[in-house]
Amino acid sequence: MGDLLSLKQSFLEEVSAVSEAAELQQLKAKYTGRKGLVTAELKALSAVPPAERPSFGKAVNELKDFVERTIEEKESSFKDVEKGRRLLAEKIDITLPGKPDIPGRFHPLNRVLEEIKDIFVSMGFGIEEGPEIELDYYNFEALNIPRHHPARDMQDTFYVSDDVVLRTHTSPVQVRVMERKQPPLKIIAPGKVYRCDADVSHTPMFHQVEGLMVDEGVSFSDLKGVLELFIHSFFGKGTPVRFRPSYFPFTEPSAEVDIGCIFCAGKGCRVCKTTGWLEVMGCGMVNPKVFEMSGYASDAYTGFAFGMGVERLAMLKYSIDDIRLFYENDLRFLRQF
Ligand code: 2NM
Repeated sequence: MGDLLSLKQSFLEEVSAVSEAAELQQLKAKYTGRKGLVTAELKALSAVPPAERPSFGKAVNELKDFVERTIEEKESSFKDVEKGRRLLAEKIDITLPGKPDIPGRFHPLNRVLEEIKDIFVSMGFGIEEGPEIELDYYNFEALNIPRHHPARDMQDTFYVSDDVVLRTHTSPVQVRVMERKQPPLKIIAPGKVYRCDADVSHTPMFHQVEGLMVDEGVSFSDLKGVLELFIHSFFGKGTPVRFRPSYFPFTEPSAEVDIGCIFCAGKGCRVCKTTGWLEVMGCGMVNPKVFEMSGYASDAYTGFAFGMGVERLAMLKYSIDDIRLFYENDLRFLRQF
């Protein structure tokens, strides 16, 4: 019995000196493991005189329970300390100001492009797209612009190879649609186009929206009605509009569309070069040769077509004097829209 008392004493001394979980495991093995000190006492029970066995056995078992309970308690207090340390390390200061979530926004060109598309969709036009790398045939030949035609010099073309170009307008989209579908047709073709040109009002890539309407009996009056409605939706109801004779190989007759200068109200200024008018798009009645080449019966159908530059319209609408601002991605510029 004296042995058990001193065993308990030495256990208490050792356990109070333990400072980490690993040592606790060693201590557990030392006292109650298979070759442990308390276990040895249990094994020695048979050597105890029979009269003392029950009380000695009880005392050994109590010591074993005590050792195990004490170690468990100490273990769980280590775990609590560790948890407290972790919570402290993970603590966040909820009084710090939050990081603001700055919402994104549409690029001004995409806003204008969407607005243009919405206006034509509301008039019943469908939207068509096509390749930006285009065959010379669709970009020029099928539009009545043969090789060595002076109109090719008007549009400084990026050539990919002898018969492949970066499209210089979106008209080839419309030629492709005419090959696929018979009239009636009422479509717009928005998208990127490429011309080898660069200054305050030209970038090598820019955006166009072209339109095409074909049916029996489509007239120049229909063309004027559609484009006037578009201009009044886009620039405002009272905007003056005029059609000025012009030339395109793919339309006959052709016209430029001008609006009364929105900067000087038509009085004449630097922007309109004192004319009081600003050119906003080109248009005309589709040349019968273009119909013939895409397989339309030119004696049965007439149609009008038009084309506009999205950058130019956006510059006029928002008084932007340098086209390159659209592509510099300066947030001070972009956040104004
Ligand atoms: C313009 C001006 C005039 C045009 C013509 C065609 C097609 F494919 F029908 F022949 N698409 N777009 C056209 C006509 C484009 O842009 C200034």
